[in-house]
Amino acid sequence: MYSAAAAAAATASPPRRDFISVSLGPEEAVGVGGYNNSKAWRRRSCWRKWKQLSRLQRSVILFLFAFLAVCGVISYTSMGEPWKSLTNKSLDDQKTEAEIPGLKLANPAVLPAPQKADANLGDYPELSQQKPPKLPHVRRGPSNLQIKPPRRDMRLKTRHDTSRVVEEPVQADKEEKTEKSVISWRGAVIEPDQSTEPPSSKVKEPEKPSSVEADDQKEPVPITERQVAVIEAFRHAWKGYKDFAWGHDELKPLSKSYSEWFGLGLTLIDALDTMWILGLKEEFEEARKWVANDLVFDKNVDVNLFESTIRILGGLLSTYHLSGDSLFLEKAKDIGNRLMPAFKTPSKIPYSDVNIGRGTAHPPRWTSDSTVAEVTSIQLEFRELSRLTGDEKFQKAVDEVMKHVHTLSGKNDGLVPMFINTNSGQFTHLGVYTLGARADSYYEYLLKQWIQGGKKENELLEDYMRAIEGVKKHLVQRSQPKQLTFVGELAHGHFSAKMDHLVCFLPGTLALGAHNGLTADHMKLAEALIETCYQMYAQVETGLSPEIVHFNLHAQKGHKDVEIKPADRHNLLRPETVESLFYMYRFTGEKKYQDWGWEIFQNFNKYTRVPTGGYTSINNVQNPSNPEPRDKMESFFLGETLKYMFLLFSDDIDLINLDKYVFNTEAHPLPIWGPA
Ligand code: DMJ
Repeated sequence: MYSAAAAAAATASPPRRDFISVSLGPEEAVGVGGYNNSKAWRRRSCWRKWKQLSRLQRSVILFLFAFLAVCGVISYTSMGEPWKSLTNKSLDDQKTEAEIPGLKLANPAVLPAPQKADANLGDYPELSQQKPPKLPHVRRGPSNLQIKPPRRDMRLKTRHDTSRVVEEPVQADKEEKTEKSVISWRGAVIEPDQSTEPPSSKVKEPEKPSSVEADDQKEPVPITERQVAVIEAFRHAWKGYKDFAWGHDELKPLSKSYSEWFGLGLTLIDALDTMWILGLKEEFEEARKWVANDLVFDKNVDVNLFESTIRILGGLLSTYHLSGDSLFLEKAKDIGNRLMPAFKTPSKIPYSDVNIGRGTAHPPRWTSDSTVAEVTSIQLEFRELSRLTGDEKFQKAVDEVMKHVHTLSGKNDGLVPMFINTNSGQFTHLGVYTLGARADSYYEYLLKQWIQGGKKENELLEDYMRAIEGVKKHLVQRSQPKQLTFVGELAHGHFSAKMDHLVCFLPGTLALGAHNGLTADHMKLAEALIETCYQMYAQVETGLSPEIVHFNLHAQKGHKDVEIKPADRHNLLRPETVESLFYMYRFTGEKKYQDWGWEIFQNFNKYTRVPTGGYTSINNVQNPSNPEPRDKMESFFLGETLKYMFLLFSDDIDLINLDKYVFNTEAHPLPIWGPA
């Protein structure tokens, strides 16, 4: 049977076919005679029909199929989600109703209820606490040279992320925080880290080293040229120590010999974690062998509690964390136990000296006083030792000191005197206040213990905040002619414009506090003070700072801001300014801090480097043609100064990440306590 259209098509001229016809042959008509419904027959018949169509007809049909297929896919994806959520929702509703019969949720909660800020911070209504960001763990060290590359993009991203978090809090949080918080220098607000255990309950289970827990998948990247220069300087210093002072406390690079203080290989132990961080595998392995075979604490020798805690105990603990090598923990336990007799005093304020072989302790010969900075700057190390060993006694002893000092009278707006009596437990020599020698690290450790313990020990924070207010009120002044902000001293009501180089730890500590959410004006003060510390180098003939400076309070023609007395013009290769430059660079990214550090580094090389190996302290920073070498390389030059230089010249925030580690006062990084 032919359709009319087919007939018309047959008679019409063949090339033009702008219509569709369907032609059915008699044998193809359904239900007519010889009906064959087999699959093969149907396939053949369809194929024949398809072949009979014109090319245009086939194209149109194919196009229609394709169009329908695309529409199908699009509508499936756009309908899928609503369908899914509808399905889930109805399932959830069913579940709720099934589990809690009779309960029908009219308005399910969308936001969690706002949390109250910590009530104990009531004295500081401007403070609430901040939960530190969760950061990836890093594993590094000489074995695989996990020195990270400059990662400016990453650092900037981190900063950006932090500020964004602050700028866009959920509404509920926003309302709550207006009451209790101040905006920090970056706009951060402090919140409690709920996951961190309080120190008292931390000392239950022995802990693993942080490096063992670490898992870092990030690409290792090359170090900077300035870092390479620091490695070269370290190797040069190490060569001198190895050649002339191996296993002894300090190198005397000019006389090519050594000096002994405790007879415990002080420089070697102080330098262990620096070698790890700098990636000096060979040197590290050699030093490790010495620790394993030759470091013996069972010696009839008097050591200073503070110095051996920050250099030896701190150095061993930090090396244990970085390397994961239990040798260092064993040695740390040994020295920690041997130092404990120092706490057996009537007041529990420790004596300054301990005989680590005999287990006896005593104050200095001329007094029963201890130095305030010394008894309050051993806490990070002993607390960590408790956490690692599960033995509470270390932490208990040092926490008691802090609690006692917290309650003492004799402070001046949070500023402490320099001495404390081991019998009475009272401050002595009242009325003199300094951020320099004998008091300095008291302030540093208030903040750092608070950070170490997860920002929960409010007494520490209170004392720190009060003290910084005291510094601002009594000790901060400006010099002439350059208006440099400096921290002087107060003696019985009289201000002295004297500032120790030691005080230059303060800008770094203030910046660390601001990074952890404290107020913006701490960061402002840090910025002003680090400029001053830099000027203490830049205004001097050798470009190196003296031990002490006096600032001019009144402009005098031809006088600089900084005056130096003949007795104070030595330089001991101290780290404090470089330490603060490191913090400032980490937290601001301002290149000038690296450049200032580079100047200082070059001047150390110019005036203190001894050609046969090692670096030396000098007697006269004002005489470039003869700086008068003193023939001594302090252990902190390797433990601190070069380590902070190396970190300062790095753009990698994960090279000892400051949200994971806190440096002790001898630059040994210890982990910030994580969740239990
Ligand atoms: C180091 O032993 C420590 O940094 C301590 O806190 C102060 N003195 C020296 C460095 O100057």
